[in-house]
Amino acid sequence: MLALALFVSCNKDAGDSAPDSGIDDSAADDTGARVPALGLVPIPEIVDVGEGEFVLDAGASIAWTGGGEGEAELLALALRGSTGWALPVVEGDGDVRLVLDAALDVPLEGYELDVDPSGVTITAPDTAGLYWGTQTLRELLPPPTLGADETAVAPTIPFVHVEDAPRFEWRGFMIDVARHFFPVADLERLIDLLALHKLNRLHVHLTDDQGWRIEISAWPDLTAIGGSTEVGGGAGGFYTQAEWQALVAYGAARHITLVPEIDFPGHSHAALASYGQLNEDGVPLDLYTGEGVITTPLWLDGEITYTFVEDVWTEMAAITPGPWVHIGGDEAIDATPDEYAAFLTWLGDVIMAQDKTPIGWDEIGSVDLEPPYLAQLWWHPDLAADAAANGATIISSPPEHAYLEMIQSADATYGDDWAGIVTTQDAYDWNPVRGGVDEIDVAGVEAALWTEWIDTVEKMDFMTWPRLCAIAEVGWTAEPDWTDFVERMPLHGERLDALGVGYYETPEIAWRR
Ligand code: TNX
Repeated sequence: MLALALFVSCNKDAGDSAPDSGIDDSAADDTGARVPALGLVPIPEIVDVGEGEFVLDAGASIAWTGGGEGEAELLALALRGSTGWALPVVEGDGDVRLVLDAALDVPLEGYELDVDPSGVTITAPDTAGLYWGTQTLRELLPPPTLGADETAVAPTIPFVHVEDAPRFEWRGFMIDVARHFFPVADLERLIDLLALHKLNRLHVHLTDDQGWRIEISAWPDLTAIGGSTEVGGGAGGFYTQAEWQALVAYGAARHITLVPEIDFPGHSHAALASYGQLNEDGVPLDLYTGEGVITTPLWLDGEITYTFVEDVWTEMAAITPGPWVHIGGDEAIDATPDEYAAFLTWLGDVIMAQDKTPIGWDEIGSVDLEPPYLAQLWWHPDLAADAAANGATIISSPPEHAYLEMIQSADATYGDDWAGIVTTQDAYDWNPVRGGVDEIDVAGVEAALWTEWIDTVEKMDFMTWPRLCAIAEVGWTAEPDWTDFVERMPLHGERLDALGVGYYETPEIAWRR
């Protein structure tokens, strides 16, 4: 217990928090200088650092009680490669203990984590909380232990007491696989990285003018033709339904819900290139492989269009266990407001009949859809506010903060700049509650990576990190503090290094490389 005698705290109200943590709060007056040194990203609500550390050894086990076996298995899996140890998962007691305790009074997805001479205890009322607790634990270990390769660095864990819970329930990332296709393995790697940052939604933009990326059995040419290329004329690709379902399961095990987007009624060129009958003149369009944004509309006067869209969403709903689907709705510039409203209202009913909750880009705020639904704020905050007034919940994705295809410096060699240069500080210093919408109406935040310019994992990494670290913290942390974040990021960069992430070495951060 001696080890617990001296703790320093990072939380601003340390004096009146953590009443039963057994921690000597008299030390809370300390500056908490050792908390930034832990480099936790996103920063937990309360971190009290003790004197001393627990060291895992070759005989260590990972235990679960009351639930959390899957979360324990994933933690063991994450550490077996770097330690070379068996790390058996056991029910009951062990060196690392995951305790599911429905009575623990923390918000959804919250957890408590304690490291003391007896080992590590993570307690949470739900398995998501246990899982996020294991991610904090991974960050408390030395960075090389996050990698896949065996390391000689001892797996030490500082004595610490953590209490944590997210600010927002929606902490998302959107990847556009339509402009450039990324195979399943790339998305699994992405999911692992999102999980480390406690992001819990992966929105996959599956269709656009340049490509159709999901198998629809009733309309096989969508992938045979529409999936056969991409921006620049490359080979493209698509996910079979079985691959998609496996990816959904991979995400679900990591507490990340996949949200499929089929973007109608604009951005529909790939579908109209796949089937002549979806066009008024019966002739399929030529495939489009340009980099520029076009917004080819569906043929809204054609009866077959409605059969087609309903077929697509019937199959999609059947392979999407999560509650949400993204229906697009952006940049339908050829439709009149009445045509747009009629289509969206009809589509909303189709989605509701499948027991799913629709999400649309903020343009859907121009239509009085029947709640529940979500509107994703990007370019029309006024329309997002209209949607909120109509009962929608808002996902905040302002391009000047959250569009990661935007360049990060004036000398960037690729990327877009229509929303300006987006630095890591720009990705950090913003409030998702904006545009006249109340906090209660905001589900959370989502960063987006549109991929017109991004055709490799290297470019994906470079554009995504560390700006997504910043946005993850905006979504998780109630009181983000840029100066504090900058202090924590150099150590976090070592974690990204260990994971093989080729992030942009922004001069805003004093990387240790
Ligand atoms: C706007 S954001 C788009 C995308 C482009 C992106 C490029 C949105 C709903 N539409 O179609 O890929 O800009 O920056």
